[in-house]
Amino acid sequence: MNNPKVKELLEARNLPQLLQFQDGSPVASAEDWNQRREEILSILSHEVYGERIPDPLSLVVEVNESNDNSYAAKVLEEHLTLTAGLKQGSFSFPFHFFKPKNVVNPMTIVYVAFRSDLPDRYLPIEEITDEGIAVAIFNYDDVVPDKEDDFTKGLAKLLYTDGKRESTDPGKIMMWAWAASRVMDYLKTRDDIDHDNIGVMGHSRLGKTALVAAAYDQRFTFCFPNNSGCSGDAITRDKEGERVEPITRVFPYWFCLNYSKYANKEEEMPFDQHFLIGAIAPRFVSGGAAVEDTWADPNSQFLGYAAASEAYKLLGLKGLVHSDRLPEIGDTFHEGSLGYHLRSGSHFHSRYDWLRYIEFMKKHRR
Ligand code: GTR
Repeated sequence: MNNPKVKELLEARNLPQLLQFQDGSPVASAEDWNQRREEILSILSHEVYGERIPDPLSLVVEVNESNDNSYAAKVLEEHLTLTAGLKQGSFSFPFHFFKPKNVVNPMTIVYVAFRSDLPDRYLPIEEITDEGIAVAIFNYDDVVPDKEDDFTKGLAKLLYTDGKRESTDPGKIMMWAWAASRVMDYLKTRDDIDHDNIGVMGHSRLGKTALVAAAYDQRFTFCFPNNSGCSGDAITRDKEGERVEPITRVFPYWFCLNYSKYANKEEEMPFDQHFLIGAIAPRFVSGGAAVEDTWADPNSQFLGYAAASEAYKLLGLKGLVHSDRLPEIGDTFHEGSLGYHLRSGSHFHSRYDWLRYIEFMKKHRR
């Protein structure tokens, strides 16, 4: 195929049907879609990310430090601690909130961060707030450590009280996503931000996390997975770079135990990643890819959005509006409810990416 059309590229991947129930019957209406979404979430829980962690019974947030003269006195900066009461006990983690002072009811992004640095090389706080966007940040490591520790630390320690992990028990991506929803719980209690336009964002493994958070929590109007790749926004079947075998070998604790059974058997998966993106419909998702990030595979990421578009079309929305070819550097497809951009360079959460996501959010504000 010299210049294959996107439809042909998708057909060649032989994907499971998004708009077909598991019993083979068609998904033909918005009402059907609600049911199908539930079915998809249960497949993804069972096969990939593990069961959703229940909402807490209680939530207490303490402000430890507040400064409304940050960043040249343009920004309100707060450092907080969130304590969630679960049936197994209570769990606390720190988070941070930055809000532009000169904007009434700003849109807000929940950012799942790799580090506690504020700002961070992935997180240009001043530029974000100068764009009129508020940002709530937590370090994923404060929720559960990103390493093989037999689920003995952080939130995992509380959830796995009997020390035994069953095949569909949640992996750590699901735990980080749970924490993003707790920050959302808190944001809903603030009266100085726009509750209808809250997004969730992360890079790479935390881009996967952002997708899971938005798929399971409909309060997120926007999702921005940056360079999320394998087990994120990229179609896995016939993907370049990372696939189920390496990811479940190196990072088994990100997923439920069941996922590894598809190592080198991707054609047997009763899902592909367009299910995860599609589960966010009719809400907005815009992903970023980098041309040198062949481990994530920009073309397969693009096809993830193209394939998920079917759910949006069923609902009378534009999914990904794109050129009928594989993406090129500089492409930004922001017309529909699904977005995608491809930049030059390698795996990184760059300022270029941030500006694309913020443009998308402003364009589609509800
Ligand atoms: C890699 C992993 C990718 C991606 C990346 C990251 O080692 O294979 O799936 O998540 O880490 O999070 O930076």
